[in-house]
Amino acid sequence: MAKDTDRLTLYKELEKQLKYSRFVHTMGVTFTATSLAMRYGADVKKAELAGLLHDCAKYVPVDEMERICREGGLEISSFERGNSALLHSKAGSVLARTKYGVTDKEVLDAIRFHTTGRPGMTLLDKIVFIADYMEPGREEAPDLSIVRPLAFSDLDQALLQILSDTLDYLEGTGKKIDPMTRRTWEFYKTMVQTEK
Ligand code: DGI
Ligand code: FE
Ligand code: FE
Repeated sequence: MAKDTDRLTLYKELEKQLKYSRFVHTMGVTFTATSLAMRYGADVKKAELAGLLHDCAKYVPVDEMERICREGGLEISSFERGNSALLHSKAGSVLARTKYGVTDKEVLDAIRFHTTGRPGMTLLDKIVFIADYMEPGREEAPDLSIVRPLAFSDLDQALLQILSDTLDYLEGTGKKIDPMTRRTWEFYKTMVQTEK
C-alpha cells in the first residue's frame, strides 16, 4: 500500500471479493489489529494490510488453494492436504503477494500463520492472530470477556489463552490438530511460565 489510493482501492476490492459477512469480519480484524499495533508500537500500516488480507483466500476451492500454495513455493503437509481451514492462510499469503502486490515479508508471514500461529511469532503475527480471535463480530468463544482486555495489557498471556482455548475446542470437536498449533501452544506455555 504505497499510496492512499492503493489503500482505498484495496478496501473496495475486498468488499467485492468477499462474502459480506466475511468482509465485515475482515473490517473487525483490521481495526482490532491496528488498535493493538498502536498499543504495542507495531507498524500500524502493516497491521492494517495484514488484517485486510488475512482471509483473502477463504472462498477459494480447496484444490485451487493447493495449487496456489504449490505455485507459490509453499509445501503442503499431508496434514494440511484437503483442509481448507488450514490451507486458506497459506494460500492467502501467496495471493497477497501475487494478486495484491504485497512484498513485505512480515505482512505475508502474519497472513500465513494467522490460523496456527508458530513458535517465535513476530509482534505482527501475534497481533493479527489475536485480532482474528477477538474482533467484535466473534461471539462464540467462551472467554472473550477475559481475552479482550488482556490483549491490551499482556499480549503473550492473551495469546496463550487463545491457543489453549483453541486446542480445547478442537479436541472437543474431534478435529485433527495441526502439529504447528500444538507446537505454538507448547512454545508459549513454556515461555509465559518461565517469565513468571
Ligand atoms: O478464518 P477464520 O474463520 O476467521 O479463523 P481462523 O483462520 O483462525 O480459523 C479457521 C478454522 O481453523 C477455525 O475453525 C479453527 C480451525 N483450526 C485452527 N487450528 C486448527 C484448526 N483446524 C484444524 N483441523 N486443526 C488445527 O490445528
Ligand atoms: Fe482465517
Ligand atoms: Fe479471520
